[in-house]
Amino acid sequence: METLVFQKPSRIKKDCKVTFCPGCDHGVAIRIIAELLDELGIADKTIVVSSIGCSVFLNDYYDLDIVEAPHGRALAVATGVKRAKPDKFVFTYQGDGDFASIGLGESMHALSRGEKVTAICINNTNYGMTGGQMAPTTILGQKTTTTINGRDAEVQGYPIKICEMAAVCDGAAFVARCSLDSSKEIENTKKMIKRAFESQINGLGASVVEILSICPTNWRLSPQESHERVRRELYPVYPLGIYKDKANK
Ligand SMILES: Cc1ncc(C[n+]2csc(CCOP(=O)(O)OP(=O)(O)O)c2C)c(N)n1
Repeated sequence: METLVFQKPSRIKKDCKVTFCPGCDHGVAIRIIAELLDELGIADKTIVVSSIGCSVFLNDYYDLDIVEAPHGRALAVATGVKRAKPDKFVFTYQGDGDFASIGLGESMHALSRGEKVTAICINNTNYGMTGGQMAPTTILGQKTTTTINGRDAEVQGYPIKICEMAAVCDGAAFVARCSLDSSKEIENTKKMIKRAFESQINGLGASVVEILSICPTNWRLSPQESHERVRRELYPVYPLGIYKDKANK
């Protein structure tokens, strides 16, 4: 008799080669999101808005309705989709550069308007797809291809803190930061995304989950070293936790 030891979430149907860099956290993120869509029974009414950056690969893996937004416009496109189809479940899947650099205006306005959409922001502290340039989230001292001596506050300014910034928007109902650096944190990230999704389902407003993620290729570290760096260097700058939760005031 055969024993079932592993089953793919039903919505990651496409049997294709994964093209993320080896060790990248994106694979884990898209896996737990797919599991949640199944568990909450909302996959059939979901429309995903992916953006430009590594999130662009999403439609290679998900058998879902996906709209690809221009770089930085994920939350603007998600606004249009949700307003045109209010019965749909709409979330974005975007990078930190997309959310907080070119898309900063779109993000803040969508959150302030209280659009009933969820933003999943994968924060790898650089522009991953284009070769590891400095992003607004690059921490002080971090070496990137455009800050070869490390980010210097005098020259490049200070990092932007996505959750702290999102939480001040009155229309934001749920805002949390989490990480994928251990199985415990992966479990917690899944819980945070679930709460963000429920916030949308309950019509409370916009929700944001920032996920601290690794970029082994551009950080020039192994996946294990990268996760250690998340704990050692990113946690102090970007503390994990729930920054806003209108459901449990
Ligand atoms: C309007 C526009 N500007 C710039 C680019 C070039 N570009 C593509 S991806 C990217 C950065 C992506 O960084 P991020 O959003 O953090 O996502 P990651 O690749 O790290 O996942 C840039 C600048 C573009 N495609 N379109």
